[in-house]
Amino acid sequence: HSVVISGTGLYQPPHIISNAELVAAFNAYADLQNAQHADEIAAGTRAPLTHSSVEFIEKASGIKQRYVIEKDGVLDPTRMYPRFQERSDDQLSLMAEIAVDAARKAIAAAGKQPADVDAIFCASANMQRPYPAMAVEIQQALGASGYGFDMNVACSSATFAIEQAYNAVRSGASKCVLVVNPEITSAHLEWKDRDCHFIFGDVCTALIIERADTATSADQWEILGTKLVTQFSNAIRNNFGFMNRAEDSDPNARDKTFKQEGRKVFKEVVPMAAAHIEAHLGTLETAPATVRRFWLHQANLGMNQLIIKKLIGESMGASGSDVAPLILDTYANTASAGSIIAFHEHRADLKTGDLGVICSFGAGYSIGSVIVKKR
Ligand code: CO8
Repeated sequence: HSVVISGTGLYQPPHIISNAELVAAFNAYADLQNAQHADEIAAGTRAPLTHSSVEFIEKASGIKQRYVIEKDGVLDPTRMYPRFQERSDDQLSLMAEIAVDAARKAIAAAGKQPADVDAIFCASANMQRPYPAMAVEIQQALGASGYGFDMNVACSSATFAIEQAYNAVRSGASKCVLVVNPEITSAHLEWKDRDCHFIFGDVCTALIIERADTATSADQWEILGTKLVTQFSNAIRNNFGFMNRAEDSDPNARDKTFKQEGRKVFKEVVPMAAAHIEAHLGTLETAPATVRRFWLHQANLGMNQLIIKKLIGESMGASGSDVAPLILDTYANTASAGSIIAFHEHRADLKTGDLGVICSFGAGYSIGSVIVKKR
């Protein structure tokens, strides 16, 4: 069967944190810590925390603000992480709630009913709990049929799920798949570390992937192919997990939230991603220059500039370009959802026959590309 993406949806959290607010909170936290540990700092046994800066953040990353589900806890210098109300087992969980919001929008955009969905892949860099699977809770809340499961490939979760959906529909096993990417990055970002406190934001994206012969939406994107690759790296890592208790490790240790060697990631992933896209296009006997739009993973402005330079020789400005739009400035890095937000917001102007590439890259390392053609 021919397979299409026939609708997308976006949940946008209610709160914005500007770089200025973020830096003010971090600097207040650093001052508090330094005052609290003044004796050790004076004795030379502890290094003082240094301030963050808006200029550094914008120059190093291209990020100007981020959306978050809860803001006060993140900006409280005595806390520095979001404050969520624990919910009882019979309430819809927070992650399912934002997933259902984005999913309903994607289903409506595709002109479908929730009952038409016969498989749900909830793909995200972190799940709220191990079980029951988020996807099964989402399935019930929507009133969808079939089955659902969760999958995690960090920043490449969405593209990897698109390949699973593409194959499920192509084989005839499923008719209409919901891929949904609830990214509550604020809960696993280390807001107390100036090296990374600016990087992430919360969001949820959703896509409907179905057989072309059942699609009725006016906006259809035929999937021409998908290509996934992984290569192990410790450069981006989070050691939080169910073994922590048994290992008697400190739940607040630095390695139990997101950490990375940003420079190393930048240097290693850029050539991998560019070569991956070029090779994937090559399997369809297509060159990067014929691609009308690249919806790239949104982690860092400089990374996307270099990838586009390598692919088509274009020097892309700080606000992205027509061929590779940027959403990083307003949403920050939203893990797996970034390239899908770009696809959601920047495709209306393409014409029948135009080619596009959705591409993610991140922890793992993992890279996933999806080549689509406007129908
Ligand atoms: N303010 C001021 N100065 C700072 C700050 C700050 N906030 N932070 C660092 N500095 C200083 C450093 O200490 C350093 O000082 P010195 O030169 O004296 O040592 C100097 O600024 C330069 O620091 P860096 O070398 O770290 O700066 P870079 O130019 O490399 O920029 C970036 C840092 C922005 C992190 C950059 O390296 C980058 O974006 N790299 C790519 C990273 C990337 O894309 N990672 C992908 C991760 S996402 C992913 O895969 C998903 C994971 C799962 C989701 C997790 C959700 C929480």
